[in-house]
Amino acid sequence: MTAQAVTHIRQTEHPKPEPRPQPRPEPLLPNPWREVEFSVYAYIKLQKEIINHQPHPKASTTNILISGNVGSGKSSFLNTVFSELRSEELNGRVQNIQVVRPGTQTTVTQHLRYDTFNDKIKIFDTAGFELEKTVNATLILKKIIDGEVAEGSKFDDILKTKCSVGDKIHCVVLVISIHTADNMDPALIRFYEELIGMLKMTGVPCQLLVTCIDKDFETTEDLKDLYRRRDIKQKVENIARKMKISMSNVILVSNYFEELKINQIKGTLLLEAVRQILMDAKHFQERM
Ligand SMILES: Nc1nc2c(ncn2[C@@H]2O[C@H](COP(=O)(O)OP(=O)(O)OP(=O)(O)O)[C@@H](O)[C@H]2O)c(=O)[nH]1
Ligand SMILES: [Mg+2]
Repeated sequence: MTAQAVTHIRQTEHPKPEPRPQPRPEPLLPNPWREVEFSVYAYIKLQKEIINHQPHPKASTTNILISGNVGSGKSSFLNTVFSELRSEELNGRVQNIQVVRPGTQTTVTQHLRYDTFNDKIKIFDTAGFELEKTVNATLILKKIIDGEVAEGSKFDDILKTKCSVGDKIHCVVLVISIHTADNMDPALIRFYEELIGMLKMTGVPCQLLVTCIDKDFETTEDLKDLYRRRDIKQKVENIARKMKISMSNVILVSNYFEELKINQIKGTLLLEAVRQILMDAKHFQERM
C-alpha cells in the first residue's frame, strides 16, 4: 500500500470535526449590573427621599455641578430632574425648556445658571466643552467648583474676570451621551481624563452620567432592562476604561426631551441617579 493510500484511510477513519458555529451572546445579561426597583412604591419612596433631602449641617445647600461636552444632554438632565421633583406642582408635565440647537458644535448654554429645589438642592448647568476650547475648560471648572464664580457669569469671561462669590460644589456630574462611546475623539477622552484627575486632587466626588437614547429601546418599558443590556454595558465599560473612572461611579439615564408627561420608568432611573449624586455630595460635606 502506498503512503498516500494510508493517509487517505486515516483521514476517513477520523474525519475532522466541523467547527461549531459560535452561539450569539444573549442581548440581555442574566443579572443587571445595578439593581433598580421599578414599582410604584419604589418610585414614590425615591421621590420622597429626594424631596426631603437635607444637606449636612456643615453646608446650607447641596450644590451639584453638571459638566460635559457640547450637546451631551446636560441642560436636558437638569430639566428632567426638576420635572420629576416638581411633578406635583406641574401636574405631571415635563417642565419646558427651549433647547434650540443651531446644528453646530458650539454650546447652547453660555452662562453659569442654577435651578434650586426647596432651597436645599442647587444644580448648576454649564457650557458644554468644545474640543477646540478645552485648554482652559479645566481651569474654568476648577474656579466654579471652588466657589469663585457667581451665578450668571459668562463662561468666556470667567478666566478674564476677578473671582466673585459663588457656591462651593459638593459633587460633579459629568454627562456623556452613549453614542459618543462609539466614536470617541481622543482629544475628548484626554479632556475628561484631565477633568477627572483634577477632581480626584480636589477630593470632590464625581459621577459619570451616561445619557441613553430612546431609539435604542423599542418601548419605554424596555428601559427597565437598561442595566441588563449587554451592548450598553460594553459601551459604558469602554467609556469608563478610557476615562479611568470606576464602573461604580457610572449612572445611566434617559432624559425627557420629546415627551410632555413624566413617566415612572424614566423617572425611577433618574431619581436613582439623583439619590446617588446627593449621597456622594453629603459624604463630601461631612468631610469638609
Ligand atoms: N434621545 C435623547 N436625546 C437627548 C437626551 N438628552 C438630551 N437629548 C437631546 O440632545 C440634544 C442636546 O441636549 P442639551 O440638553 O441641550 O445638551 P447640553 O449638554 O446642555 O448642550 P450644550 O449646552 O450645548 O453644551 C437635545 O436636542 C436634546 O433633545 C436623552 O436622554 N435622550
Ligand atoms: Mg446646555
